[in-house]
Amino acid sequence: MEEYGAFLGCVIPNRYPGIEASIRKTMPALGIKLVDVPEFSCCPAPGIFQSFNYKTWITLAARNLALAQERGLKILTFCNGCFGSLYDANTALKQDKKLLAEVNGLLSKINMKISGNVTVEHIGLFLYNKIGLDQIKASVKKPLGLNVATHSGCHLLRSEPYKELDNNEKPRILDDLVEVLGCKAVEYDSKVQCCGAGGGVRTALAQISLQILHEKVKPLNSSADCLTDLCPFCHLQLDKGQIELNTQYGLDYKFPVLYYLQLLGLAMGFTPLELGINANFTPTDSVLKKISDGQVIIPQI
Ligand code: 9S8
Ligand code: 9S8
Ligand code: COM
Repeated sequence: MEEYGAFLGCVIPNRYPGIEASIRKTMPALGIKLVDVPEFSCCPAPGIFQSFNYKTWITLAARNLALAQERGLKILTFCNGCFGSLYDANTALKQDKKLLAEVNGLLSKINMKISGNVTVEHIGLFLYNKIGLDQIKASVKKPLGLNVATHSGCHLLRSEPYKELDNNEKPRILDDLVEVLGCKAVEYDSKVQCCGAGGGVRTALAQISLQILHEKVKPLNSSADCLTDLCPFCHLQLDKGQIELNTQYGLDYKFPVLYYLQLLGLAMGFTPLELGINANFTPTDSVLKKISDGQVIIPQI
């Protein structure tokens, strides 16, 4: 089995144990052994740390890269933001020897060193480019037959300067990943729009963040059974944010949101409880009912 250092970031372990459950079920089923590195810290979040202080951002990211390098591990991230920080910091350090020396000077205070040669993967791109659609299709025991709206997120669509990831006007990667599970990826007007959480907006400007979310979820209609994402920060906003919109503005949003690996896990035959689907905030009964041919599988705790 190929070994990867699992970089879970902050949101998954603290807010979405269900996403972590889906990672720990689906990755070994695809032949990937995940190694936990308890010393990993926040990546740190690109939209916040990098915007405020570049040196602090790159040094903290370099410490995480160095932890993987010491153990001879490649890093697999499960969040757009974590991938953005670690990939960009790694590339900057590889390209700029002066910066590398400066960061290593700071890391030497804690007896660490970085070479800028760590492989950093994002779960979506990794599934698409390394595992491949054929192997994912082969792991499907139960085609899901759902209509799914995809949300790729900004750090997968607009992540200059170092990488071009997906077509930012017409993203396909997540759509293709959804379709090999026997689902149909449905279009919606706000598909490439930000969820409204990133860059510190959710924390610093809560009302504006909810307004952006409202614009994001308004065009979703009954043509889709659920929404899926590949970023736990987007997930927090799209999932828990709907409940916040309801309580604060008297709205009635209840659109099911599943992290992509939760959909993959269902298609692999894992139960909703094994995939922590009950730990999402939006109700998922309608989705579970549709994939189980009308029988509701209520997760038992
Ligand atoms: S770590 Fe701290 S805040 Fe977060 S989840 Fe993803 S981005 Fe990296
Ligand atoms: S959180 Fe995840 S990637 Fe971002 S900035 Fe705009 S969209 Fe949601
Ligand atoms: C979003 C990360 S995934 S950040 O808020 O832009 O740093």
